Formats: sequence, C-alpha cells, structure tokens
Amino acid sequence: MCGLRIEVEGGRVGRIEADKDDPLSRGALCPKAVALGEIQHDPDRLTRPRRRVGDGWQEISWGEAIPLAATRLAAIQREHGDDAVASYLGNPGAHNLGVLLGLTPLLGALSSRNRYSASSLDQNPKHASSVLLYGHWLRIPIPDVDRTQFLLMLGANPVVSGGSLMTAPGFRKRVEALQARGGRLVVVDPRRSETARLADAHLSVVPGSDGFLLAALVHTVLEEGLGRANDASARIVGRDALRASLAPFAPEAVAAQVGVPADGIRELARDFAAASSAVCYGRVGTSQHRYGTLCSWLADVLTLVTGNLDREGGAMFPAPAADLAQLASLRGDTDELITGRTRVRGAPQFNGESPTACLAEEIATPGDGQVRGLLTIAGNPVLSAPNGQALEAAIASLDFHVAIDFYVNETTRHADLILPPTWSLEHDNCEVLFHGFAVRNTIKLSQKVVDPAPGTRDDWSILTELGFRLQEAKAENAWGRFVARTLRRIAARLTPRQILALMLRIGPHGDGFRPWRRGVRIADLDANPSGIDLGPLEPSLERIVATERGRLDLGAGEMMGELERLARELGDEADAGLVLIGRRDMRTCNSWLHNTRVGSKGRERCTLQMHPDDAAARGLAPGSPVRVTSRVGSLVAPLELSEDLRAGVVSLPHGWGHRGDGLELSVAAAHPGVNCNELVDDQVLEGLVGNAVYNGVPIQVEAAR
Ligand SMILES: Nc1nc2c(c(=O)[nH]1)N[C@H]1C(S)=C(S)[C@@H](COP(=O)(O)OP(=O)(O)OC[C@H]3O[C@@H](n4cnc5c(=O)[nH]c(N)nc54)[C@H](O)[C@@H]3O)O[C@H]1N2
Ligand SMILES: Nc1nc2c(c(=O)[nH]1)N[C@H]1C(S)=C(S)[C@@H](COP(=O)(O)OP(=O)(O)OC[C@H]3O[C@@H](n4cnc5c(=O)[nH]c(N)nc54)[C@H](O)[C@@H]3O)O[C@H]1N2
Ligand SMILES: [Mo]
Repeated sequence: MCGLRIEVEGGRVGRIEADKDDPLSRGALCPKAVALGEIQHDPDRLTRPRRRVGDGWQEISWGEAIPLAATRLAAIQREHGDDAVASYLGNPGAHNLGVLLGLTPLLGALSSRNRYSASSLDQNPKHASSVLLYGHWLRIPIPDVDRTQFLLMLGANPVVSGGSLMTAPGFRKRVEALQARGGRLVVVDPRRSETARLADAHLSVVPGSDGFLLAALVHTVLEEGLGRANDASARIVGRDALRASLAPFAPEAVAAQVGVPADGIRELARDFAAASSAVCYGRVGTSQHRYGTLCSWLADVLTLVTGNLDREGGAMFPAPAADLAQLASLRGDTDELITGRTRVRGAPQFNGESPTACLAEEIATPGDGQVRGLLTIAGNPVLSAPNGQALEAAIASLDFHVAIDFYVNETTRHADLILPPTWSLEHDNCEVLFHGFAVRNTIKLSQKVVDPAPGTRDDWSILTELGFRLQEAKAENAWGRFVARTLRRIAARLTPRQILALMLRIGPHGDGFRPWRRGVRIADLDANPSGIDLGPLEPSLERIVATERGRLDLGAGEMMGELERLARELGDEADAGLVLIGRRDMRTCNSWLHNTRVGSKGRERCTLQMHPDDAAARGLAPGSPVRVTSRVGSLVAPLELSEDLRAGVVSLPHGWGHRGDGLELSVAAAHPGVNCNELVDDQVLEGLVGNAVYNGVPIQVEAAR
C-alpha cells in the first residue's frame, strides 16, 4: 500500500524510493520495498509450470499444465466427492486483484466444503464481530488515527506491520502528529513493542488476558455511566443484557489475571471515556486468541458505548472507491455466523471456510469426505499454520497437490504441479481490499513496471482458466461443457482492470452510470499514478449497517455466551510456566521475504527472546542455543535476552524454518531459522469461529545439549 517510485532500466529494476505524492503513505517506506526488486530478479523464482516426475521436476507448457490440473482434480472429485479436494488461500492473495477476482469462478467450480485460508490464522474473529454488530463481515470500523485524541491499541504493532485491518503506512509519523495535537496513544502488549515505545502509556499484560481487560473497561464505562451519546447510540439495543453479563468483570476481579492493577484499568476506562474523541483498536494479538471474537467485539463496543463509533476521531467505516463489500454477499442474518462443522473435529466453519488448524486431520483421517487433493494459492501453510510438522506430513501424503506460487517453499515442495504466476511488478494491481481498511479514503492503481517475460501468465489468467476447465471437466453433459468453455473464452478476454473499472463506477465514489454525475473512473487512476485522495473517513453507519432495522445489539447471544464462558475462568490460578508469543520483523513478511538479501542479512532474527530474570532463573546464557518444548513439538533456537518482554513470556517470530530437502530458496536456506509453529497447538482454537491461537502457548525452555 505504500506508494513507490521504481526506476527501471533495460528491464532491470533499479532504485526503489518512497513516493511522496502518495496520498495515503505520504512518503513512508520500509525495507520490504527494496525486496520487490530482488524478487523480480531472483533466479529461484519460477516462471514456467512444472510437474513432479519421480523425485524430480519436469518443466511443462501452460497448454499442458492447466488442463492437467483440471483433469486430476476433477477425477478425485468424481471418485470421492467434491469435498475430497481442499483449497488454501494465503495472505498475498488478499493483496492481489487478479487473485481476488479469479477466486470466485475457481472456488465455484471446486464447490468443496473444504475451503481454508489465512483468514482463520489471522482475522476471522474481526469478521465475526462485524457480522454480529453491523450485519456484514467486511464492514470493519477503522480507527480515525489522523484525528483521534485517544488511541487505545491492543495486540498490534503497526510501527513494524504498517497496520493490518487498519491500513496505516507511516504509522510513526501519525503517532507523532497525534501527540503533537495533545492526543494520547496507549498500547496493551506483553512486549514493549516498537509501537509501545512511542506510546504515552504501555500496559504489559499477560498474554491471552485481553478478554478480561476489555470486559472490565466496558464494565467500568457502563457502571460509572461514563462516555456520552452520539448518533450511533440511538441504534443500541441490549445494553441491559450486556451490563448483566459484565457484572462479574469489575477491574478488581480481573486485575490479577490481566497483570495490571485495578486502579490502572479503572483510570484507563475513565480517560478513554473522557477524551474528546477516542477509539479502541485490537488486532492480531487479540484475534489469534482463545477469545478472539469476544475481544474484537468488546473493542468495538467500548468505542460504541463511549459515543465514538462513526464519528470523527473515533472508529469509522471507509468508503473505498472500489468496494468489495458491495460484491460480497450481504450477511444480515447472524444465525448464519457458523455455516457448518468440520468432519473430523466438528470445529466451526465460518464464512464457508474451515479453520486451517483442522486441515492436517482432514487430510490424514480416512473416511467419507477425506481430503485427497489440494490447491494452494499464494500461501505457505506448512510454516504459517499451527502444528506445521503434522500439516507437512499430511500434505506430503496427498494424491494430488496443485500450487499456484512462484517459489518452491516448505509447502510447494510437496506439490505435484506448480503453476507460477507473474510477479507483482509485472502486472497492474489495485489493493481493493486494503483500501477498504485504510485510515483515509484513497485509491491507487499500481501500474506494472516491468514487462512480463514472454510465455508467462498472471494469477487472474491462471485462476480463471483453471476454474472454467475444472467446471468443464466436471460438467454432466454437453450443454454444461459448452457453457464452461464459453465462459473460459470470455474470461480470457477480460482483465482485472476492466472489472475494476466497473467496480469504480458502481462504488461509493462512482457515477453509478449516470452520465450527468462526475465520479472516479479508471482513466482518473491512470492520470494519477500516485493515487487519488478522496478525503478523510466520513460518518456512514446509515449507509453500511445491515442488521435488522439498523440496530446495534449489545446483547448478542453468541457474545453473552462467550462472556459466561470467560467468567468461569475468573480467579483461575495462573500457571507458573512460560508462555510463547510471536513477533513480526520490519524486513520480512510472514514466510516469504527471506529469500532476499534485505530479508535475511544482518543479525540473526529468528531468536527466542526472554526476560533476563527468566533466563537467570534457568541458568541460561544469551546467545546459547536453548531447547523449547510444547505439547506438540520441540525445537532449538538461539537465546536473546530482552527487558521488553513481560517476565514469564518468551517470543519467537513465525515464518522461519527453511530446512529439509527440496527447497529452492538458496538465500533463505543459508539463514533458515526454526518454524515456531511446530510448537503451536492445533487443538487449541478460538472459541467461536475456530481461529488459530498463536499467543500464550505454554512451553518449557532449557539449555540445549
Ligand atoms: N506463529 C504465528 N504464525 C502465524 C502468524 C503469527 O502471528 N504467528 N500470523 C498468521 C498470519 S496473520 C498470516 S496472514 C499467515 C500467512 O500465512 P500464508 O499466507 O500461508 O503465508 P505467506 O508467507 O504470507 O505466503 C507467502 C506465499 O505466497 C506467495 N506469493 C507471494 N505473492 C504472490 C502472488 O502475487 N501470487 C501468488 N500466487 N503467490 C504469491 C509466496 O511465494 C509465498 O510462497 O501466517 C499466520 N501464521
Ligand atoms: N514487516 C512486516 N509487516 C507485516 C507482516 C510481517 O510479517 N512483517 N505481516 C502482515 C500481516 S499478514 C498481518 S496480519 C499484519 C499484523 O499486524 P499487527 O496486527 O500490527 O500485528 P503484529 O505486528 O504481529 O503485532 C501483534 C502484537 O501483539 C502482541 N501480542 C501477542 N500476544 C498478545 C496478547 O495476548 N495480547 C495483546 N494485547 N497483545 C499480544 C505482540 O507482542 C505484538 O506486538 O502485519 C502485516 N505486516
Ligand atoms: Mo495476516
């Protein structure tokens, strides 16, 4: 999302600089930008399809590869049913317009209940909370960071991450501006993160205790009658039910478990409510959590009951020029929060997807509906999902695995067929999803900067051709085959850009095909390569809320149930052992920038960080290797001491562990690190939608022999 200026000479990517004219990023830049050029010229990056032959690979043409993928997947589905082929969509897919648009025909043709994605490793609790509060999974309120006077942030480190479901490039400058206008930033995090360091206050909490903290904050606001009303308040129903459910959560009752004095919690609630504007933002630290949906929901509720929802300086709904939520199904009916149950464990399916933490057992457990074929798109679940070693073993046992990816990584090395798309610099892109989560309304079309090599294909063309070929292979009769073929030919002539042009016209800033209106058109995007500023976020609850009669229900049964469950944990004695949390790095992104020099050079990044007191108590010396063991796995990592961590908490980053045979990541393999997800328990899931729980994993640490 950061605007870049990229110099290209003779097809070679040269200097990459920040684009100061970008209306959202305003000249922000991080080291990841430089990696873009390295990936363009990375000799390990695949450009031609290849199939597995014995222990090796054979390059094949696109004309062979896509029909082969379609026939093999269709054959598995014909013999074992549609659910026998699973799909997994990884995070970079969400940033790629061609993937987002091409996915619909592909997943439609697969028609499998076994759909998985990085969403159940990341943000499904946020979507679930939005279904419950606003009636639509994509309507997520975003902190109005540039105008707020009080930002309370839990489980997020945007100085490093650039935000998440709050796209906020250049976050450091935004915090400086907040403080310069007399506002405050309060960060809740078990680690004094890069963002916590800038904060006016940092609450170093026990991992996994955010539900208690948020419940106590809302409890205090309701009991003390704090906050004020705004337009959104008139929509509130169920306030008494919430108040009753929160009765057990007085600050004094939760303080020990949160690890923060009751006075501090009470004072925080009062300060938040008294601020002239305030917003509470919770992100991955509170989503990848046993009470993820409850935390996401309570964070929004705190903003709402203090009179700060849909208001300048509070939480507001972006109006993206190309609005995916318009296209996605409207989910007014909260009864449909859970769309089904998984076969093996009976875990909840949310939004038509199963939890990725359940994929390994769905492959490994025989019986009706067992997964035998897999399609992975832009993802590396072996490194990103809990109990990665179990998932890797399961993936290696599949009958057929197609990967749409340009690297041979820990997951795709097990594929039978790899279909490599062009790289981001070789095709136009528009971040339609993340403009919809941004702190300011802007739109930008990133034009391709390098011509793709002859004979290469982009994600859109691979996904749509595979989708319609699959549909053809599965068709029952000649008419069905004819329809699929016709659609494939139409798709082959369409481009994501043309669809984007339509989305712009029907979007909130478009002309709606009324010629007398002036709206944002694709030609405007071409004429403004740095992007177009559409202004600050504006009140829009009226337009977006999709619940019955536009009500905001504070008494939602699912949430009252979660509060009851949480109340039963009040007063539980804390385990005296260590717990593990994660850590993101400025230079890398999840599992996949490690094959660049930018992402791998310098000091060792994949270290186990521990508080010096915890190390001393165990007689562990910094720099020495330590063995870390959990219920599901054990690994050895170098120890690094850090006073930033709360005592009792250790931290290991994810996305590392580039080891074993068959990888084609020559730079990454020289600095492999370890896969922290070999420690993360796949049996522990978020309570409502089954999100993965990476934070607060119980572990033991000892000197490695
Ligand atoms: N322990 C722990 N684990 C975590 C997390 C954590 O905080 N702690 N975070 C979780 C989160 S939030 C996420 S989102 C997941 C991410 O998990 P995944 O999405 O599974 O993993 P990534 O590393 O993001 O996926 C990168 C892959 O996408 C490919 N790729 C990149 N660009 C493109 C493209 O344009 N097209 C195609 N077809 N492929 C492309 C790369 O080559 C690489 O193979 O990890 C999760 N795992
Ligand atoms: N450089 C870089 N940028 C990235 C990524 C990357 O890998 N590298 N990944 C991208 C992706 S996929 C995502 S989803 C976003 C995520 O972006 P953010 O949501 O900002 O997430 P993180 O940076 O992981 O910060 C999470 C914080 O939660 C804290 N935490 C852990 N457990 C708990 C807990 O129980 N309670 C509380 N309150 N805090 C806790 C951690 O210490 C950490 O500081 O970043 C994106 N941006
Ligand atoms: Mo993510």
